[in-house]
Amino acid sequence: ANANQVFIAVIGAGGVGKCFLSQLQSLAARRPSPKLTLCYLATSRKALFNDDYSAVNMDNALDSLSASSRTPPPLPQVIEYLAAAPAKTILVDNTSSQDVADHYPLALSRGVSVVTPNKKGFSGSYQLWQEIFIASSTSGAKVYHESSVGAGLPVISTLKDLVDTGDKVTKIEGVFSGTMSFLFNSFAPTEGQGGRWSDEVKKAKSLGYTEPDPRDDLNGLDVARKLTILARLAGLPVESPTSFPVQSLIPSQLESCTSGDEFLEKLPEFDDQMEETKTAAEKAGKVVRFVGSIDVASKSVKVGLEQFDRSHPIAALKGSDNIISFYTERYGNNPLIVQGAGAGGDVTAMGVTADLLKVISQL
Ligand code: NHO
Repeated sequence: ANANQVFIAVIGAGGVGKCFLSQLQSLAARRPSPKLTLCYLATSRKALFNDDYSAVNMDNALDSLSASSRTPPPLPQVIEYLAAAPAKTILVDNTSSQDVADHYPLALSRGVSVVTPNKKGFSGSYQLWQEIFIASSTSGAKVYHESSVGAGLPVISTLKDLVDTGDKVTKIEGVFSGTMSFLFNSFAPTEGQGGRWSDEVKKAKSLGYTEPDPRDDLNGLDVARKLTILARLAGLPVESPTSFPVQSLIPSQLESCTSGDEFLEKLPEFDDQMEETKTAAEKAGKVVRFVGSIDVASKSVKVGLEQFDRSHPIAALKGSDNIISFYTERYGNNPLIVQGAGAGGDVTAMGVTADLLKVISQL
């Protein structure tokens, strides 16, 4: 195997994938060694790769992909292709696919490292979580998923450092969704009136903050997935993101919508419900925010709406910022706080690119 070269396979070229490809291109230009070679690029419909592992040109990869007539081979075949490459390989999963995530154990066991912002592998069944980390520790292939919580913010690395250095995490709480943060900061600002709920939801989608289907943010599942990941890293064997209380902001009448677009179209009819929630908080002199918390001692995890004083750091967030407070034995009553942009293509891709660098430094 060529020690001075690393092959990179990228699955998914949407909002995050496109930003990642541009960061990879600039990284490859700045770092001559090891040579970073793009050997595979695919979306759900198309694939671009050469059977002899010759490089896919990064400069026009997206154009070449749309011009490609190859369809993606089944994942086990892609993994065999990568495992047989003449240098170390890293699989970058920029999809939100459960199917791709289900194949991490196979990839890792074949020596292919994985970096991803996809939450599915780490927040689905506890069994998949275990299989992923057993495969990684057995084969030595690495797995990093910093952007699965808080986009590029150092949330997972911080929690791992706390745990690995022997601190005891007692509680984690905060705003874990860029979409929810943006929605409530603009719908129920600490000063001024705020916009209509359904308008703000559409804005969040067009800004690239939401999941591909915005209902995955509004039903609380995106936050539940992030809390599942953090709880597991803190040592709680949470079974799944549906095994604790999660409040959904989807009006029950819209639960049956067949597409995200149909949902967005009908949402304005239900603006009154959110308006009531906002007014109730205002009457108490507060604002409403969508938060999550993990209490390690009582093993309780929960996600939903809560009211906060206007001066509370959670109420005072801006834009799509996340805030995550780690309460630990060492930090006592003054938690370690991580805060900043928690959604968007470039900041999410940054976490992926930083993970890629961590893997490269260990190959
Ligand atoms: P897109 O734009 O839908 O792109 C998905 C791509 O994957 C498409 O090219 C599609 O063809 C491809 N694809 C899907 N299934 C495939 C399959 N089976 N095989 C091959 N290709 C397949 O999705 P995004 O927005 O680019 O997101 C990509 C991943 O990043 C998702 O897993 C998402 O959860 C994750 N992610 C995104 C963000 C963000 O800001 N957009 C964040 C974190 C992780 O921190 C961010 C966050 O949590 C956002 C959240 N909505 C929030 O906090 O509000």
